[in-house]
Amino acid sequence: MEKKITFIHGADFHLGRSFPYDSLEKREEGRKDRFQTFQNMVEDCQRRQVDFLFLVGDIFEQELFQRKDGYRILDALRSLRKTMVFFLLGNHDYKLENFLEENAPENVYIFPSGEFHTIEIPEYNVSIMGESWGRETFQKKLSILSTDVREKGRNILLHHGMWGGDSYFPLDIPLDLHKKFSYIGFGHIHKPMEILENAYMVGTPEILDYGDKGHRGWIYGEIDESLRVEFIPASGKRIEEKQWKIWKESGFQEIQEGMKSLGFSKEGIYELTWTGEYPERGILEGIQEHWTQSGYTIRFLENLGWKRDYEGIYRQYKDTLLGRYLEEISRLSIEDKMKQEMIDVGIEAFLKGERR
Ligand SMILES: [Mn+2]
Repeated sequence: MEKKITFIHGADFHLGRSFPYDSLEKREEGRKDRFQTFQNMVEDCQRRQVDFLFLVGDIFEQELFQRKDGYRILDALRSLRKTMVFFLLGNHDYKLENFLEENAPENVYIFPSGEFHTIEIPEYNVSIMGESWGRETFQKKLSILSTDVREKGRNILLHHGMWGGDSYFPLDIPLDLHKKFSYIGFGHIHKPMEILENAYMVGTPEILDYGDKGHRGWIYGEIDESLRVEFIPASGKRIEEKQWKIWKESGFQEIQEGMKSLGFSKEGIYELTWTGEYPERGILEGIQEHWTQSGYTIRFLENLGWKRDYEGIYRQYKDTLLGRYLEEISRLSIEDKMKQEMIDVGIEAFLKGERR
């Protein structure tokens, strides 16, 4: 019976970055959120007393890196009494290799860039391998050979990049070799995914943009005779999705009332989808501006049906200036989008004039 290995696998913290809030103040808060989530992961390692922590690239955002942040993170890792840390550099933090190499505490191993390295840990009967990003890595792929794999003992591979294809440091590994790994921990793509039964993309643990829906966090794993993994949701913030139905007769006031009933808070992050029909031109833009300028974080999406009954309008106004205008426009050979725009502007101007 092999000695049980326990680990936590995290990646893509992009420390230094924030969720793209509108205000500077909130962006500072978004930056702090990511450090807090990192700290929470370190505490989870402590609580579970894991043997290994795998950090699989893009832990930092190198263009936004500050040395004080680097020291802070390394201090947090130093505080782990039991846990050995394996730190692999990704395409967003490879420039920090020297800083990390010079300042890493004893329990943190930084994978060197540009060549494949294997660390053997006899007391656990395991080999942990990987290759950090460097300047040249954009043109490379990582080919695993049978000589890389230990027949005796367990193999763990860490990789920041893709598991196939031909861009972003793709991993090239024959299926029979794939099976020789107890665990393959990926970083790079921000959505957590099971790639194979022994290979996982962990995703970014704290939301970075509106695409980051669903659970976010890190992976806790155990290896003895087999592998067991558990996804640990951890993101401090999440995106709440809401919908609101509008009608073509809906006015500014009515839609505003609807918005208020949805219970937005200035602390939350929302994605609001308008469904139904297009109201009069300018109303939705006005409402978006109002909420955004009032300090709410809302992304507005439209899933609206036909703007209006164009056929009906044409029939009704056939013998008027509007009818002739529509005929002229429909004959023009211009881009559809432009044509649509001209039709809408024309109809609105005409109908508004009529109402007055
Ligand atoms: Mn990456």
